[in-house]
Amino acid sequence: MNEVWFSSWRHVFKLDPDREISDEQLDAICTSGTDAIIVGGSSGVTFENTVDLMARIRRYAVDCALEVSTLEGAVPGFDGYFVPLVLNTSRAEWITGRQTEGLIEYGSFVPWEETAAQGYIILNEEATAAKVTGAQTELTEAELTAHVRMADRLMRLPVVYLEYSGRFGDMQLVKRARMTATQARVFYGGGIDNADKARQAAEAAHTVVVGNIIYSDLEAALSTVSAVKNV
Ligand code: 1GP
Repeated sequence: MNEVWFSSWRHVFKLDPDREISDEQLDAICTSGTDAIIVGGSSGVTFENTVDLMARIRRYAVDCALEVSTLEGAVPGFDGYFVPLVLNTSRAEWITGRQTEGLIEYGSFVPWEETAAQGYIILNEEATAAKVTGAQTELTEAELTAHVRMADRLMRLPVVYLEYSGRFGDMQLVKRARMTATQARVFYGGGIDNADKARQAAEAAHTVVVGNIIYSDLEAALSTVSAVKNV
């Protein structure tokens, strides 16, 4: 696997700029022992709320990356940048369309060494990202494998992101994706709301992303860090 700035990440918290988090809660997240914080969301992301959250996370030593999903939300100053390309949609604007528009505008300012494309495969039809992008979420194992090979071998993307946001996914499929990938890191995110699910996800994927539960049950969110690290 390529050595890149996120190669060692096993556990990541994802924070949504459009959601409230208190200083105490943010302190607990940033000092939890997680490997990194990814800032990103599927709706309501603006320059202002992204800068604001970045500045608050910046008080801590933890790595902090931005998932750039809108032009408005592209903010300088993060340690790293992810650019999602949705692989299981037929709508070209979500595969390379918007990303190209972003490059027309900001292409000369991109810190390429710290920027990585993510091949997103969205697998929960209820997720906002699936609805927004028109993702075809019902995939057989053969179809998933083809998407992973497309990302990993043909496109040489450094990350394959299996996104179940809001629902815990099929760990057999996730494991299959990880076994298929040869150079990409397989990220898994979706529905992790306790230590046991975090452990299962860590057994299946290279990197485990924990999001929503931060906002509803902080203690449960924090318990996922050691669960992943102990696998
Ligand atoms: C969302 O994959 C992340 O983009 C995490 O999902 O919010 O369901 O934990 P949850």
